[in-house]
Amino acid sequence: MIDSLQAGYGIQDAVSFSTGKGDLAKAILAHTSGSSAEVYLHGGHITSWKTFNGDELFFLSRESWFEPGRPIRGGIPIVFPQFGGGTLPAHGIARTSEWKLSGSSVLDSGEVCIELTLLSDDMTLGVWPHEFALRLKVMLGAESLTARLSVDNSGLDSFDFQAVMHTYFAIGDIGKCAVHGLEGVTLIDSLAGCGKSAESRPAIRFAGETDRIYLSAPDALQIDDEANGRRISIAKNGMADVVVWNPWVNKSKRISDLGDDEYLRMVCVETGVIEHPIHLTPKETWSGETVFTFGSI
Ligand code: TA6
Repeated sequence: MIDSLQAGYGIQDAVSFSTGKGDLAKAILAHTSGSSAEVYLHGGHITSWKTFNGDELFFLSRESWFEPGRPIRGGIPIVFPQFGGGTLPAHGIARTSEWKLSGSSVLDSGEVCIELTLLSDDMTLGVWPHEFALRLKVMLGAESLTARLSVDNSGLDSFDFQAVMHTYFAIGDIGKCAVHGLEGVTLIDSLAGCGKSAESRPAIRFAGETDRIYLSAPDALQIDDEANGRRISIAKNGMADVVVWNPWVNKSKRISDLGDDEYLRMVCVETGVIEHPIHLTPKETWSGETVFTFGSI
């Protein structure tokens, strides 16, 4: 499989393939600046994004599963067609499905690009009875990583879906981390279970379990990893909502694929469509993207 991926989509000094954890196939993206990224075909899952000096920007749990049918804990899990619990498996079927490579290139900008596709099949139709094509385009620049998600309705009936990039960021210390850009935004506190409220803080800091859905949030956000003196800027487009999550002590102990102490070095700032699911009629396409850029505080 690796040989055929390399033959079909390998690009010298830019895109290569190898067997990763759990003997799962992964793509390795290398930018001329020295930045890099890794993407598993399992789940269409971006698991690593490193700066030109090798600093890892995405969190990946040391306890993560790397096996068919189970989601990887960290990087960017693709949540589709359902966010959270409901009639489908939690966070949907995309993150536990086997995606295929569908393209690779080096753009005129110098960004290294691959595309992965997940097509509905008997397995997905047995869980969610709609025909779709889900595509993830990953573009790696010197200081940026762009993830663009699109959904084609390839069937004969309309359907509604939610889609979220459930991004886990690596940080030095959750006690020295701030998320900027959500002041005044209407939110649902998943822990409080009581309607909507407004974010009163210019900067969100963490002193306990945090699980909040921000509705129709601004497209520009910022994560300050103060312990490392690093800033991650987030620019979303076509993705109205944001989720901020840290499991803290007790929930971490209940998550078997997360180390008990790992909450100290991670924060999820997720981008997607949650409150107003997208309605696609046959042959319609939706797309949304998030651009991540790293820099210093
Ligand atoms: O996005 C926040 C959240 O919905 C939390 O409630 C928590 O469940 C987290 O996702 C992780 O979910 P997972 O199914 O990956 O364990």
